[in-house]
Amino acid sequence: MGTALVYHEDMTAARLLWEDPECEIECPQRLTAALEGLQQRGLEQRCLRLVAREASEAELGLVHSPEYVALLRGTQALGTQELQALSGQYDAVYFHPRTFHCARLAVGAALQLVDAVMTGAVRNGLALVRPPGHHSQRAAANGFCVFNNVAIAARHAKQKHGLHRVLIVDWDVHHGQGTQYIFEDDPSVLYFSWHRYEHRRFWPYLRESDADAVGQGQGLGFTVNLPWNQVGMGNADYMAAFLHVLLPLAFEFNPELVLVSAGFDSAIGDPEGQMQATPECFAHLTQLLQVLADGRVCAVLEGGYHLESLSQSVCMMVQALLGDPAPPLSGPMVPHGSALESIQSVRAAQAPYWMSLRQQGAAPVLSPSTCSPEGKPSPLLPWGPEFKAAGTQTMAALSSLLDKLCLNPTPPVRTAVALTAPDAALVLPPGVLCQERSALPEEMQAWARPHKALAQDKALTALGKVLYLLDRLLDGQVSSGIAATPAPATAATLDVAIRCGLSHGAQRLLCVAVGQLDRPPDLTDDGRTLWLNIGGKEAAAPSTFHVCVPLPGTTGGFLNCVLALVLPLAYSFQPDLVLVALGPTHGLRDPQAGLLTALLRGPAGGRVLALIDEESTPQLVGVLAGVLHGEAPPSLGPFSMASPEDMQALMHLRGPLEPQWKMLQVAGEAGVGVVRLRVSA
Ligand code: Q9C
Ligand code: ZN
Repeated sequence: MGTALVYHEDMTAARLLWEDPECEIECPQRLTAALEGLQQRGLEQRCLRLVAREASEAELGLVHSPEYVALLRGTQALGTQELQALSGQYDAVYFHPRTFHCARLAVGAALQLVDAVMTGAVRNGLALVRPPGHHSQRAAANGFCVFNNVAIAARHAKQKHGLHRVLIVDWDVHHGQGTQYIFEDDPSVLYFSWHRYEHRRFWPYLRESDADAVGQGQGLGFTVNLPWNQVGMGNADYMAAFLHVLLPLAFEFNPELVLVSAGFDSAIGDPEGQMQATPECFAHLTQLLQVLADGRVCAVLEGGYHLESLSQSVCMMVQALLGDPAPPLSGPMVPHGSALESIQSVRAAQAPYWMSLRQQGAAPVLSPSTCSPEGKPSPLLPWGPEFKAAGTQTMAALSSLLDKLCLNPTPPVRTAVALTAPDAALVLPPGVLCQERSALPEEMQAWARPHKALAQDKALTALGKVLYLLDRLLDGQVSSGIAATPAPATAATLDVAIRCGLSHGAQRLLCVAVGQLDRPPDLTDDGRTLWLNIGGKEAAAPSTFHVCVPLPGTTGGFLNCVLALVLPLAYSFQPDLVLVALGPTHGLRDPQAGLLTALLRGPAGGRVLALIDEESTPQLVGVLAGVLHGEAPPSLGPFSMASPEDMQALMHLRGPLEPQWKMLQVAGEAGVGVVRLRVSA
């Protein structure tokens, strides 16, 4: 299942014919820069290329009034002066004789993409279009937008493909007020937008862009606005917004299709957005969305006005759509105070409508000892202050990042599987390598010596494969792997894998152990390993680097655990290798194991080694191989509330960990104060 890229050269035809500093940034080079970037990196060639068609007037009528469509049809015959006069009737809009044609191609491209995904021709895709769409309204052009490409695509998906729930994720830096108006009373379309707001001092200066605009009538709770009240938001802020706001709601909504209003003016370097998120952040955001709706993600270009930043960000998104691992996020993973205030206010505004938000609960009260200096990266983290740069320094940072990404090429083998006795019923996705090689016998013996459990031949053979895989992971030959081991040897194998990983070049290693697996006794809190046990024994002495949580009994509880604990810890720690070990009686259902593993590809650039019991079913092996290869995990099934006990356990854990692992935070300083008052009253 591939990735579609929908485009038509004619969409470069419309351009500004008069002087207008506000509109000149929406130029044809935006499309050519993005396309050239994709070609240069060999990404375009890996996609199914589709030539955009024009939308019919009936299709435009799914959202727009007949009078408005007729007005636009008429612009084809107007002279420059008439075009300029008509443009003046709208806010931040210009018309060109080719605008009607381009805008119909933009809508048509979005519809073709939806059709390709919904018929199963491809898994996902991107429509590279202009003019953009999300400011466009039923009878008005606005903010460079003529027809609302994504809104029409959502209606089309419902009408032509019988869908009942469509999620629209608008990560453009401007508020897609057009899309909001179109769906504000419609519970079948969940609209999420973050946007530069600055307490209403930023365009389009609307009261209804704030967090307390939540939809109307039947649509209450299906409009979700996350206003950024300061510029400079970066990777940590965007990831926190997804983990703590969008994803809990999205899993509860359970969309059948995800449409992305993919504007890249929210990326570093953009003159409109003034934000700091680096291009690889868009690969991570895309990966997070791919665990929804069976991976059916249709992205449609909106804004993005810094040509180099736009092009890099588009490449990152397409790479993620193709299933490649995302490069690790750069910079300190510490959300800004202002971002946390915004996140808290949208969670508060939406809590009446979403179980998942009520359940995650208020921010725990911090004890005085936890008041560490705000925003100071912990000494573990190798980054200096250069990432706080702005202006030309920003661009220097951007190009140095690009260099780093080029030095981190995608490994030749994406997924390797090493089993002790491969099952005939096992079906691996095409391209997954069956690994039969083993570490050298002397090397194995040396590592295995301290462990009785590794004395048997079978356990030793399995260990040899694990060590071989680990080496290939660390030397960049293989991106991710799965290795099976006999149950009695799991803990010992894990211990060896951790020590071997650390001595062979991993700086920080995250180990997520599920089930009854004790932390290896020699592991210390030196900051090089983070041990996270789910569903094992309670830790005698939990610490910053030793976290134990009970296995939640419901889907809601499991999602809370993953979104509000595991991923925030993992992204805060910034490991360069993740070990996922499913111990004996781990208790995860296949879709849960798949989701956990899929999401753990994010924090370490896709370097994941999954250790499983040799008795695991071929179904589980197939699911894990699929997700490590970039496929969507199977659905968790219907959402069910977390139990009060699971909630309690999570709340108690998160409190003491928040000062060290800042991605756990869901509220700003002021919010913590409010809770404190309420508790003491
Ligand atoms: N400096 C899109 O990104 N001008 N439209 C705002 C504030 C209008 C943006 C002026 C920006 C429209 C699709
Ligand atoms: Zn924009």
